[in-house]
Amino acid sequence: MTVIGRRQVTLGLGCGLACGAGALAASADRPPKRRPVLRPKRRPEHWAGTPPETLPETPPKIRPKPRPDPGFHAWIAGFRKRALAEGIAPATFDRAFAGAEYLSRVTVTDRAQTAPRRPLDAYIARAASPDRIRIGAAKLKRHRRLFDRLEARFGVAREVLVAIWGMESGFGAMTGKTPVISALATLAFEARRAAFFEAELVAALRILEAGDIGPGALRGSWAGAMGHMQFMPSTWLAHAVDFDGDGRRDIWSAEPGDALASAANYLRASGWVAGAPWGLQVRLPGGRDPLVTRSIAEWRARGVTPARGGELPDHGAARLILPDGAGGRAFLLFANTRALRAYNDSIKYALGVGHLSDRLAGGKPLVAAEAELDFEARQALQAALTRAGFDTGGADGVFGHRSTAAIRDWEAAEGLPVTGVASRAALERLGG
Ligand SMILES: [Ca+2]
Repeated sequence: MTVIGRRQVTLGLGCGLACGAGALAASADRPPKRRPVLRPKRRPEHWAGTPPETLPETPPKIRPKPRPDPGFHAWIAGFRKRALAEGIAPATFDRAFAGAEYLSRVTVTDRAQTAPRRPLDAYIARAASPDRIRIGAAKLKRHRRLFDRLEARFGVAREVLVAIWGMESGFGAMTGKTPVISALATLAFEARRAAFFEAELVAALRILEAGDIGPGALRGSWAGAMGHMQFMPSTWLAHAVDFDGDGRRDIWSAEPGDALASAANYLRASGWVAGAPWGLQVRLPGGRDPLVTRSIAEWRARGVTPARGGELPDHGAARLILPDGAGGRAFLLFANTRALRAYNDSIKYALGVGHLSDRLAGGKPLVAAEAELDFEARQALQAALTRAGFDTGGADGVFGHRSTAAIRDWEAAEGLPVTGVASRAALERLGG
């Protein structure tokens, strides 16, 4: 799902009659800074990491069953006044809201976002799953000439665009069929993040006023993200591009050209540096100094090397992170990771997209940190836990919620400190 900065939200709400796509687009040309984001913090788990062919079109077990809410239509009447004050034409508003309804499944999905986070290891394994790498490679081949033109115009590597495409919508297989006006109105009415969703709703009305798409076709995911690259309406206003020249910025089309170009345009506006990587996995001599930014010369002087050997490439100052904690894997992040985080402000997402793009470019899997179990050892641990009566739901080598819960339960039963960590010690104690 695409994100937008608070600054853009403010513009979208505050600039009144004179405001439009041009004014929003101009804001994107300012120097890129850290972009605070107001998007829903995480996407539904079933999107971000599952191979697209296994994905349902709508969130599982949630049927689109509108539930009349007595307050909803009163809220629409109040919002109509605010939208018209923002410069939305009455006819646009009334046409957009003609079939609008309260979508209870949207609020169910929104509330489900408080589910526990998936560990980085499992997240990356799913982000760069073999299926996703295979399908991504096929997309690169199929759209080769389109990507030639996109790279020439925007300077964003094709593998990065394809990685985001895979993460966001399963390469267009899962763009979402929820009516965007109803979804955003429901979320604005629900009031958990009312200001954010109301601003997006106004932006969606501006899209309809721009005439690139009609209200019936304005569809997206449950939280209003639309098309192959899951743009929020305000992002569309700021960055959407008519790349195929048919006069419409059509990110909803089955043809992905406009959507991919719009994402490339967004990344470029977010400070993407052509020809530079997002970052790389590194090996630390001492495993210290996390969360600092230094020049590559300084990192080299401290003995930091690429995890797979060689010398650190120099793409400017780089920030060191240890997302798994001390003793876990280490990464140096270049400026382009900041652009990825403008898209979705999650370090896991940036690492997932970055690593998937590396794999699509022929790169190797991540190297396990010394303290970690490798793939076969994780499978052995899962098998051992299951034999001991702590069901991990299979032995796929991926430690998601279920396997982590199995470790915790086993640790508790053994009277050990409860960590949920897939450790060598756990494997040895279980006799795996
Ligand atoms: Ca077009």
